[in-house]
Amino acid sequence: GTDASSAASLRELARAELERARRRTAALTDCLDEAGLTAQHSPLMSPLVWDLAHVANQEDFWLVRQAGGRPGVRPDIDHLYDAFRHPRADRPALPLLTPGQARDYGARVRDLALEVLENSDPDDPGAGPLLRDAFVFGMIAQHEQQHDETMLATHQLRTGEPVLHAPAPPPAPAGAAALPREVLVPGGPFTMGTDTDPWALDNERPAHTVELPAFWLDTVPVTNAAYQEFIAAGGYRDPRWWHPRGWAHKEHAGLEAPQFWLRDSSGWLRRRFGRTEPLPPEEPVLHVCWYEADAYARWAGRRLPTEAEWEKAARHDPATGRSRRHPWGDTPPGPDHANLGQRHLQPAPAGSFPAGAAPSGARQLLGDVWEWTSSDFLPYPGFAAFPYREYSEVFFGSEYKVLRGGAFGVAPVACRSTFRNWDYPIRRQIFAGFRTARDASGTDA
Ligand code: AVJ
Ligand code: FE
Repeated sequence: GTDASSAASLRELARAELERARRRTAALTDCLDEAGLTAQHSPLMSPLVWDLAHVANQEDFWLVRQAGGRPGVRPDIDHLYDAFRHPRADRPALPLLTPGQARDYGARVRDLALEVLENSDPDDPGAGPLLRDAFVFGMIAQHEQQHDETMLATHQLRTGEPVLHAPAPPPAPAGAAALPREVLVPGGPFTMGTDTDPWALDNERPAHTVELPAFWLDTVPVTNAAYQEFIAAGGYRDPRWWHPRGWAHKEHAGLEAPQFWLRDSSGWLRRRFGRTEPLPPEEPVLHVCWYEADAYARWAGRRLPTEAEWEKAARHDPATGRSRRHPWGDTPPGPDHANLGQRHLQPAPAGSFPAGAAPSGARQLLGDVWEWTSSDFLPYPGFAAFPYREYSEVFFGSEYKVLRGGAFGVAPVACRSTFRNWDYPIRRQIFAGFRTARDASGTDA
């Protein structure tokens, strides 16, 4: 139910977001030569040329064939780019398209996809749920941006000279150091998930009421300086702080610090997209797994927030009882709200973006670093897979932990306070940090 002008503007938005995603894909792949695109930089990741053709193939399937009812450009290669057919480690051995062929494929698919978009009516109720509100176009723009973030993680894992460049984020604003350590989120019901956000993905639906007791949440994500204290206090040597499976994993993998940290005589350094630099103390910690986040929280006498707590802190407006799209309200993210869209190649200092604060006063809930929550990735009551089971449904269960908020490399089109990400609790190559929480007792609530 949108009016004609908003239907036309959703079509325009879809075109702009598809084009924005493709410019980013090009920027992440045009900077490497053939060898850099076909190499496997880590067994955890695909060769970049696989992602390049995979985004085109998904667009071929969903926009050209499913939405457009057309024959498709290369249905014959669907199997090569089916993530469930071939694990990442096996992909370099496949007869993949070359970088040049993959770029051409993407361009041919895109021309047809934009024709389908121009001929579609996002407002026609008879058009079906894929085309309504230009959903499937928004879904494919988000899909390409998600793979762009995956490609950014591949860039972080690759060794060699830096090829990505971006200005540093602004320094923390005045007063950032004096922010209260934690904010109180009042108890009571709130609306979790959404029925109305046109491009929300299946796992964000449906909207449902969740009742929570009051809790305290860190005002900002845990910083490198705070995390160093945990290391210096022997946190990695004390099993009391660790989940039993986390301790076993830490011992087996030899973890002693976040991924990409190095120590020399002057202290901690970190490698970031090919540069080695002193660890910035006020930056949110990055590249920790769920087990490290969980251990830090226990050492600090606290715990990770549940997914529902995180979403309430990031959406609920106690003044109106409404859930917002973003912590600051319903307006789209701008540069003063959050560090998103790969404008920078690192998180901004803790306490940045006062204009992006939630009603509770918590900052940086969106952008900067993905935030691990304590929760398993599970469906909301009334969940229905749409449009394909392999986006979310096949991952539901206790194997995956939920991350919220989105990092500096997440595009605004794939970021909102309802958005859900998930990964294995041992994964560290993703751009993940965390903040901690504690129950509020009856007296302080
Ligand atoms: C939502 C980030 C876990 O990359 O595995 C991309 C997104 N799904 N193609 C992933 C996704 C299909 C997904 N995550
Ligand atoms: Fe994909």
